[in-house]
Amino acid sequence: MDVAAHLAARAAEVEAALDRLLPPGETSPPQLHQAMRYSLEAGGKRLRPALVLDACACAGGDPDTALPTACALECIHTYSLIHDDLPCMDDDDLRRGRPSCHKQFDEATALLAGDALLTLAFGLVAGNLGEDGVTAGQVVRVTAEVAEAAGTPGMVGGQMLDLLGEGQPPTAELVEAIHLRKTTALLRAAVRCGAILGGAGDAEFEALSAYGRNLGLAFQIVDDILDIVGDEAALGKPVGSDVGLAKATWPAVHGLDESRRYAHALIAEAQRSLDGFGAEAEPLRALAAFVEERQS
Ligand code: GRG
Repeated sequence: MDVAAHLAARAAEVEAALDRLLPPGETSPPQLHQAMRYSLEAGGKRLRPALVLDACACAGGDPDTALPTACALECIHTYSLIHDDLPCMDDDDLRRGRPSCHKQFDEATALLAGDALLTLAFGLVAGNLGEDGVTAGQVVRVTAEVAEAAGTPGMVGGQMLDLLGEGQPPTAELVEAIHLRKTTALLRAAVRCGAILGGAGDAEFEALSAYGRNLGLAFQIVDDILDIVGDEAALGKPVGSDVGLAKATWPAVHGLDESRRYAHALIAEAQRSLDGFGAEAEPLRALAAFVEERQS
């Protein structure tokens, strides 16, 4: 399967849906809505929404019915990038190849655009009830998944650990805890939400969940590796920022070679979780391979 073409097709679906679901840029106050759209429309791989849609299809559902939730995951991811770039966090001027939100607008607008995207995301998840065949029970389960992954047990808690760990000698336990919460939680939730909306049975749900966990952890380890050996133009953001901030990263604890080996082992494990599925899991298999090989 041509994974680049597949991701591009998923991105086009998601971007069209986001354009429909977001308030128009001229809605009062325009600066806020333009900042939300500026960061969302800056591109990105759209990996989280693709995982929602592909996990839904893998579980036997119609991916179109999961589009609002797919958009919600992208809104949460984009909010985390906007806030992460603020001077009080990682202080990055460049994101997705463009000035970061607070550079293009200002800090207060960036803070509020992030808040608004997070809040909108839960509205989109609730709005998923309007889609063909989606039940209130599924929407409640998806809401709980998203809240846990984005909140203190997941991304926000992981970000706090990450900030507290800056400048400290990193340990294997700390770096794993940060990665599982800061990045893995949302990627795993994307897969689990798609599985729920696709009507996965218990065994399918567990298999997809394991896939999401291993893919998510590998994703962050590869991100750490790219921060050392990646190409700034391809990444659309500066490299070397983790080292500059003395961050707890996988290579800082385990070295580059071991990090590459472990990312490969995690992807192999993620692929094994899909063994019980047939052709319907092809996009997820291709996405797992992509996560290991990506250069951006
Ligand atoms: C501020 C609440 C809060 C959380 C921040 C996820 C996160 C926590 C910060 C993002 C910064 C960062 C570099 C995280 C590491 C991995 C990661 C999520 C990279 C960006 O994701 P991609 O590569 O980005 O999927 P695109 O632009 O392709 O969507």
